[in-house]
Amino acid sequence: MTDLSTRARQILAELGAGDPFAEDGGLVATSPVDGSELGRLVAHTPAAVDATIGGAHAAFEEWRSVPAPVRGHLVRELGELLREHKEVLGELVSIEAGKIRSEGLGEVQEMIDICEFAVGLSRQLHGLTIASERPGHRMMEQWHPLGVVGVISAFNFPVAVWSWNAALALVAGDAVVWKPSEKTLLTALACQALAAEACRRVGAPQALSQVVLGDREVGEVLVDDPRVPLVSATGSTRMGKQVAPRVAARLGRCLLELGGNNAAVVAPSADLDLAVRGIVFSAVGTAGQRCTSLRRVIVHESIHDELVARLSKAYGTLSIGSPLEPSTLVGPLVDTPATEAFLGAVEQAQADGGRLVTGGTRADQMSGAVTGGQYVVPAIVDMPAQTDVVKRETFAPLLYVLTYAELDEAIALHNEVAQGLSSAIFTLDVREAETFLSAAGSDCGIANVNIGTSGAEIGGAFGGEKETGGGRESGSDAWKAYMRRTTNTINYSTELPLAQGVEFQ
Ligand code: UN1
Repeated sequence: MTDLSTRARQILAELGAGDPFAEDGGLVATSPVDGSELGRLVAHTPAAVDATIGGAHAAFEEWRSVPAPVRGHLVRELGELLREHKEVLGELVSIEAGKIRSEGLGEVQEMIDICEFAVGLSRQLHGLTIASERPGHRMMEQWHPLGVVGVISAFNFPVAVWSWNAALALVAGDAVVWKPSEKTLLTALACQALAAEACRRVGAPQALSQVVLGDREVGEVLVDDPRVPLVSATGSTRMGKQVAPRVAARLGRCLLELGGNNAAVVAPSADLDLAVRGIVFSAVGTAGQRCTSLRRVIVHESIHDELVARLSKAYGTLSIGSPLEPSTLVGPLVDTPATEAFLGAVEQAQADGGRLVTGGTRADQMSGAVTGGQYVVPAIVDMPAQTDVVKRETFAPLLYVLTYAELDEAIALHNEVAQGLSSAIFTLDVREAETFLSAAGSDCGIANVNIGTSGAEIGGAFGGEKETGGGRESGSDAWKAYMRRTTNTINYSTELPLAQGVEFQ
């Protein structure tokens, strides 16, 4: 057993997940740090998933009648447990997803933040009171719990995405059945152990929060089951295009958070110090494996050379290596196909006339790579045009640079891709900033000024348009997706007037 495997087991035990491993299990938990096996687990059978959904549905029927502020106690408890165990859960995220320590901890902080948000929300799930056109009548709306929420999550935010969904769903009065990525099974079991403990502490039904492990087949049971009124799926656009029609076929609801191809416009007035820092964090942080990662820079031609030179210099100082080393900024890619996609895209971009400015290769041991892990040198490619490869999302630290002369042209290039998640403009010119944020500006769900595309706070609604899927998670009024609205008309008069002046007697 490797040190990482031993450490992962210790953490699971500490978080109350016991020893979930089975020698002959068909699912293999692996660490991107060195490609080593952490342990084997048994997948759920479709019948077991079906039974899990049944249990969750029964728990929902109980939970929906618990007052929302009391439901908040459960999420408050979950937040407390996360706060208590932030350090080790963050470490497990680093071991299993390959994030640097600071980002592993940041991800757990994001969970704590959404729990706090959801606890406050548990007293604010309000509907409107609406003026009725009829005398002696009142109209109002109520938000009621929806049912079992199926959560499908990706490897890159193995714990936070679940928490965005679970924290809101639980205060909304729903139950959650979670199918995590096959690449991040252990972090899911750790979260599940904490959720189960939170349920125990407040006396909530244990089946409110559950995890099912397995491949696509397991996900499909969730997707097809009419007892799951909402499927919240985070991952590739390809996955979303498979999930959405199946859920639609049974007239269920989907909340999709899919691929991004996020860009930053850098205008002539930009504070370049700020722009360089914002760009480097967004493009290279999490080794380019965030759905919000910056993939395209659209820079004004007058400052192109200076920006590229400064970015190239900053890239030259990046420390690549084990995400568990405190000095590392760039950890590994998740697996071999990710490296192949990175190298393939770098090659294609050059074949399209791009000039490789820096990086674009596997990292060798000299640069800190750990044997067995997929470490690459973050790349910048100067592109003559927005070719097909630029329009694709490559989940790796690969940044394309394009130039523009007029802002209209920059916005057109910006919006020309199929995805619509996050965007940014670096400018000190208020006209440019407001144009970018306007209806005729960025077509993304997230549009920022003078900060990068990644690293959103939980207080805002998170998600995007077009092939990003249209869903919104996390803050603002995203909670509404987890509830059903009823419109109520109450007659407190002795008459029965009909709306629209209809006479019927
Ligand atoms: C994701 O990559 O799926 O805005 C989510 C961010 C994070 C969430 C990313 N708060 O980068």
